[in-house]
Amino acid sequence: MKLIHAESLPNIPWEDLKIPLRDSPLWRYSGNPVIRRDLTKHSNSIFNSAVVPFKGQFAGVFRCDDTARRMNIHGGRSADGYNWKIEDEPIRFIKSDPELPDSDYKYDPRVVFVEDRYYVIWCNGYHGACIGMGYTFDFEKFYQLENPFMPFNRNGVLFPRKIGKNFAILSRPSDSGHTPFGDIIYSESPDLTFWGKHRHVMSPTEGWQSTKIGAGPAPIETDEGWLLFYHGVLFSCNGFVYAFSAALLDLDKPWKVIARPKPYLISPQELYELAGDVPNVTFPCAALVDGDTNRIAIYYGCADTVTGLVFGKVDEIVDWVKKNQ
Ligand code: BMA
Repeated sequence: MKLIHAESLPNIPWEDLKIPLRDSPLWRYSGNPVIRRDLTKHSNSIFNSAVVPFKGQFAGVFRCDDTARRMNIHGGRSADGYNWKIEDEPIRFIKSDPELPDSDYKYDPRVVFVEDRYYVIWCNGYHGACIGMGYTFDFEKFYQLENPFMPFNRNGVLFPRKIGKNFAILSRPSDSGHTPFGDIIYSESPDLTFWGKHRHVMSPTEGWQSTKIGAGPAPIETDEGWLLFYHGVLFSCNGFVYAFSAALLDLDKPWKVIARPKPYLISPQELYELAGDVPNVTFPCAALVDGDTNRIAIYYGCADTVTGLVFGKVDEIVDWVKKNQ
């Protein structure tokens, strides 16, 4: 397996494997949770957040629910990917068009570098949950674009390059509540305003991914296909349980699934994943990759309260995905 378009990231947060997980090529950071719930002045919780390499260091957009339990997204910086300075105030987007509607709330951001800028995609409150989008060049000024989709839709994840001539996104159409269903859908746009060419990618199946599924970090390009980490939800007598795994999608037609495993890679098993504001949630939103060594560090929300880190090697994960279908 070879990574495509992956840059060197020698300073990727990293810890060598000490205690392997049973049945998974990933391992948890021994210092988890890497981001505590109270890192900003008013945060009740910081989770489901996005991190990217930025100018030799790291930058990110973080879901911070405040102590009034309002959901919003905040900018942050880190020299090493572990120690974060997250802004106390939410991002104030500059509207690309004054007619753009306000957001009632923002949550679950992703950040994806495409061509010349960092795009931010989030779940946007506009007559219910829909997808919001914006961009930044410097993590200081942020510009808001049109909402790609009408309500109800959650969980938008942009591809890191155009597919053919178009931008491409994965999303999960939903309902106005906590949505007991959900497929991953692919769409394209020539201009990030008008979206079409909608294609079904994957539906829920069995076990940990039997209720709904949704894309996690931006897909990672390899010569074997797009490596897509995604969350899957199981409905138990105690409510939803969020685990995650990874699939391989066709490089030119990403709505075609090449391989999809039956087991999860990570499920809620540690205390900080099992207990929190929403128990039993592991929800990946960002992945850093070192193109030289195949090392990967995945940031994931834990129990809707704190943020965790897991590590792995992209080639080992791709092998695992193919072997565990
Ligand atoms: C989803 C979103 C996520 C959250 C998950 C589990 O609907 O709200 O942010 O992690 O539920 O509570």
